[in-house]
Amino acid sequence: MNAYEETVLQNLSEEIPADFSKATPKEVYMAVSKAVMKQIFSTWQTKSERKKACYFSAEFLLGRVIHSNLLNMGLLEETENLLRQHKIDPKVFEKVEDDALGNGGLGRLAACFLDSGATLGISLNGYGIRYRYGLFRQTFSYGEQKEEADDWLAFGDPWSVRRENERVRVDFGEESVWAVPYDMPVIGYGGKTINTLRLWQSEPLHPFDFELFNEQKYEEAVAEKNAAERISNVLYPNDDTDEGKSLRLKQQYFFSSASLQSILREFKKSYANDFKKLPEQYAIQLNDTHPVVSIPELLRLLIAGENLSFSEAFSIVQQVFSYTNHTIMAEALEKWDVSLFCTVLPQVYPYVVMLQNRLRHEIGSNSQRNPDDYSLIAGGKVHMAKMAVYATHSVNGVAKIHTEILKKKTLKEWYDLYPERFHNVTNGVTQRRWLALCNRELSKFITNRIGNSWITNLSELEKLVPYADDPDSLKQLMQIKKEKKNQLADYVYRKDNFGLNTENIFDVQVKRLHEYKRQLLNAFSILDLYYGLKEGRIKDFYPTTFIFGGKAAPGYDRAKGIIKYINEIANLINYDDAVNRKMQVVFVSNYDVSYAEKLIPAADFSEQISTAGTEASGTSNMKFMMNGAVTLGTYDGANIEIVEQAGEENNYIFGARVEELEALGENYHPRIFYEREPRIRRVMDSLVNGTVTDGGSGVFQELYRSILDGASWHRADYYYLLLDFLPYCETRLRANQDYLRDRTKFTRKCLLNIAHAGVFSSDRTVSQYAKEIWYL
Ligand code: 26Q
Repeated sequence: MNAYEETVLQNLSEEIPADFSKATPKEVYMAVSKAVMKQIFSTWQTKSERKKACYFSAEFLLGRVIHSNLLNMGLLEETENLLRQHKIDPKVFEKVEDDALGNGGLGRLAACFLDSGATLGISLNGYGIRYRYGLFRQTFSYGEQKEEADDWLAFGDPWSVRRENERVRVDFGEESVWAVPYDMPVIGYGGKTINTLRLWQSEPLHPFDFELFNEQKYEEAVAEKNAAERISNVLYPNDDTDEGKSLRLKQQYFFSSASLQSILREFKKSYANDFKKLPEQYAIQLNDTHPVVSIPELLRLLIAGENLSFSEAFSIVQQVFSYTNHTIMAEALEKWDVSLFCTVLPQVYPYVVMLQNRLRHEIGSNSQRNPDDYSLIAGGKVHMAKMAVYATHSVNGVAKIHTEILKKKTLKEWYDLYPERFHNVTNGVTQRRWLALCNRELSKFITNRIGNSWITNLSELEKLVPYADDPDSLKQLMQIKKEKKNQLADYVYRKDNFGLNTENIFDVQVKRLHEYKRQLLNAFSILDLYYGLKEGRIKDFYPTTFIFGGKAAPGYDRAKGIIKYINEIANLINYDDAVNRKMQVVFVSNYDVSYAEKLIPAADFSEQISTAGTEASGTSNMKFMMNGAVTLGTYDGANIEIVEQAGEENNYIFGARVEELEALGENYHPRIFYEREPRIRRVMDSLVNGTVTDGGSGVFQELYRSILDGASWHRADYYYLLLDFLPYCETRLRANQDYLRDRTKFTRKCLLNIAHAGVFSSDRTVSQYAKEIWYL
């Protein structure tokens, strides 16, 4: 037995002296995690001398880290064997809460990047907020979403180290708090590089006021504590916008300022006050606009704190920062009311004004530009995206089409001014979590054929291409998919008490609920299929299980209405004995990283059906591809690059392209589609004619109206559901027929998708950032 195993057993015996098989999941989890922490201790201490990249993000959606840490340390199988020897089920960790300090794609991307950075041996460290409560837990009551607090600390936090002596003070208008760092190791594959994710927790300067307490003012005695703790208390569950809330701005400033102060403190240890060297030592990536307040804050720290001139400080800021945009929709770009900004951050606002003045000056001396097009402060608001473009050296989009839209539309004026700043860096995902860990069966299949170097070099998957014509390989691939369906079915039965028919095709759409992602289009098409099967219009059909998962922001009524609608449709279909051997529909509850790890490997069809031009990239599309699902999707986000790689003939792409939608302009009249096409009318009418019920809330009526009449803030059918409806139904049916008629031929498509997934590794993405943006 080696030292690691001894430590695990030693830790266990401290928790439970006698019979290890009686240990609770939490006890086993603690014992193993602490043993790994001990194992990595000395490697983690060694500080890199090279230039460091810092990833500033309001969200890090890590999911469960125990498996990935064990895998990357090369301890996964060893640990599982050890547990088995002591009659402990190696699956115990599945009972341990996973953390959810993120909403969706943007937060999960940050987590994939950290894994890749450490694996590549780059010094890439994350900086964010240690929310006390992460994204809410979702349950359904009569088909409606209910939210509960996510108490991710219930199982303890063995992976974090509180660094009390590295705390920093953060000042707001009239209040000040401590920012206390909790550091988590980020273990690269092979365990050679261990980076850090530093999450800040807010705490009061004075936890308790005894004088007030003695005066029996109990509330006031803890008022400061409560106010301070509010700042890092909860992750905002919106993943687009909301009216500028002062607490949200406080959160953003809190972690931005704390991270910058800690970076400067570290820098000064080696370079004293030689701040010109800062850009040689640090690159800071701003993950969307959420940390963009870092820009005026670094100016302030350098000018007011270190006596640099504005122009010296500006030059440093511009070299240090770069900005990633994750959203196209202009209305989703963060803006703060000047009055709110000044109230919350009075000491920072003057630096925004200085930036604005510098910009004015620059534009003023350029006769070809209209100063009105370039204003960081306009209409009484501070525009964070504009500030980010102006004061950084790099702006990037997250897929080719997205970057093009940024250049041509969203940030057009800025692209005209600074074309050299714009880059595209298409997203990627880590194959360690999204293949090696979540699909061990497929991993083995791959390794048996091409060796295991794909784990750190995903382009190796190309070598699978010849197996597309090997019947035996295709047969095995089918068996693996079946096995993953069985595993998923067990899981869904345990979590949601619903029985999946694993003989069926699994057609999966999992992602945050959004009108632009068009879960409602999927539901409409399922209902149309149902009528088609019931009435005999559709004859040849391979039985299909339609799976949905995803959370709606608690204040987003339409998104919640769509969940309710899907659940109602599911009831209608699942209880109809005339069709329920041909189709079933389920909306799984509380979709999160762990659920994704079960769902994605079991999918045959990956639903990626956003309106063209709306989904910046998508990343689950890449995870599905890697796991051998074919994409049923639109010409949007990274779908375009997926079919570029794997071939359009191996996927199912449909619907209007961005250019077509643009050309259509004001001439789109969804009512005409509604009136002319009975199938469209029928699914639309299901919202209002009693086919299904919203329980009296009126939300179905609202959805119906929003499509046919629009609303004060948008025109009718803003996301073109009715335009794409028939092409979608047709394509979906064609895909089904392909599966039905020739399984081998279909599986060949799956294999070719896997074989061409190489570029969608976040290893490629992070290497590109390192080279083209961070100059590491
Ligand atoms: C903004 C203001 C106020 C409150 C919340 C927010 C907020 C929070 C989260 C705005 C946006 C987000 C998250 C956005 C997000 O996840 N975007 C996704 O990013 C992925 C990674 O690049 C892309 O693949 C997806 O296409 C994109 O939707």
